[in-house]
Amino acid sequence: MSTNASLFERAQRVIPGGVNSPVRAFRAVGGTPRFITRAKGAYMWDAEGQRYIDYIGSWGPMILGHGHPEVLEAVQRAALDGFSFGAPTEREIELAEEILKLVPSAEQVRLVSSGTEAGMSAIRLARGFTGRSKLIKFEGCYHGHADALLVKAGSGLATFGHPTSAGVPPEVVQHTLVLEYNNIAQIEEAFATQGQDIACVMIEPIAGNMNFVRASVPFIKRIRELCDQYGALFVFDEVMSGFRVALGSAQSIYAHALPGFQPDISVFGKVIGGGMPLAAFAARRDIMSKLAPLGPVYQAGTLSGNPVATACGLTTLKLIQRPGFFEALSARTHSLMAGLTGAAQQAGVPLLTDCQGGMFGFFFADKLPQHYQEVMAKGTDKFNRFFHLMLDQGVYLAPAMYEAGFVSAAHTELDITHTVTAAAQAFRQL
Ligand code: HOZ
Repeated sequence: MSTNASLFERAQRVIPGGVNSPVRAFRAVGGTPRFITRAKGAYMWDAEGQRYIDYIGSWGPMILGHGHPEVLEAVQRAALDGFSFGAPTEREIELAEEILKLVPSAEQVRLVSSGTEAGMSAIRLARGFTGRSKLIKFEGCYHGHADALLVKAGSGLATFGHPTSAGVPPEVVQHTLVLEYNNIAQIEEAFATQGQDIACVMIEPIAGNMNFVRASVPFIKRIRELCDQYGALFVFDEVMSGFRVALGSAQSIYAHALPGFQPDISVFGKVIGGGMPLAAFAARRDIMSKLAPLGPVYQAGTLSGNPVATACGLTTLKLIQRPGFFEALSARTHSLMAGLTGAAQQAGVPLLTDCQGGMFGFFFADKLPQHYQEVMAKGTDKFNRFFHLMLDQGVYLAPAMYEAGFVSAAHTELDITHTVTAAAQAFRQL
């Protein structure tokens, strides 16, 4: 029988680092990545037959749990009709209609294959629409691995960022300004000095790539005002939060706090594909009409709107609209957070949690971080030990402190109880 270790060794011979996406290599936490053979409901099994309660859910898409029978049936039916046509299908229209029904800020949507592609295209669209080059992003927000977005902050507010990856020429990021998340004064200053050149502000409204950090309501409000004042577009990257934190995505939560609030462009992925490679960007008609073939902003893809992926995404989107779905999902996530908090308190371990819908985060800290530097200041030792103590007890958390966690509709109260019991044991050993 293959072991995780033997597979990892074999994988490293033919795949850089043994993985097709870096965080899967367990470098942040150390140890051997688990090679997954199958998954069902809330569980995954590795090559050694060990079962795990899965709190990654493919990094967000598996909101229904793995292998939901209705999704499986839709995918099987679609596959029998053909894997890919490179020509339009009716199901693409259905999925577009379904997305737009749930996202009032958007009138049209374009389907693509990955969150990276959607984010990159959204920026090109914002630049094409405004005729401007500069973009603002926030430290700790991840919008995929497009060149212009692999940037860290420059030495001062007025300076543009530096590439965070080799292979990205500095000229490519010279138009990207990286600011501090939740810092209103900084973005005000950026607009005051460069507002006429800014095409868009891009944000993860609930950031899931620095654990789980919310943008404050006043921060979102101020960005909206500044974008309106200077004619820039506000881009909500909801690849993680979309249809995951609420049926109407994070924007519906901010619209609740700020009546009438809407972003200009929204970026989706993960849940809208239900586990298949599918993502999207969506906006008002006047913005979307700049896209080829209607307008001058080019974007295309052989697998865009793939018939099997759209079957998976469409069925997933329909199922999460069942009455009570999000209430039940939120209740389960809250129950997990309450259990973890209680267990940590009993063990005298400082722990704070936050969650929304089926997405959560936790920090070994007394105060929830508001931005990337505060997240970084937490240190990873405790998390890394906790991660392995949980893994050894069959609970699979994201293998890095900087990632959010996900609960699915398939997680039962028994799974939560088991997780909390495992955590109580782990906290005592920290
Ligand atoms: N982009 C994901 C981390 N936030 C990793 C995706 C993966 O490794 O599957």
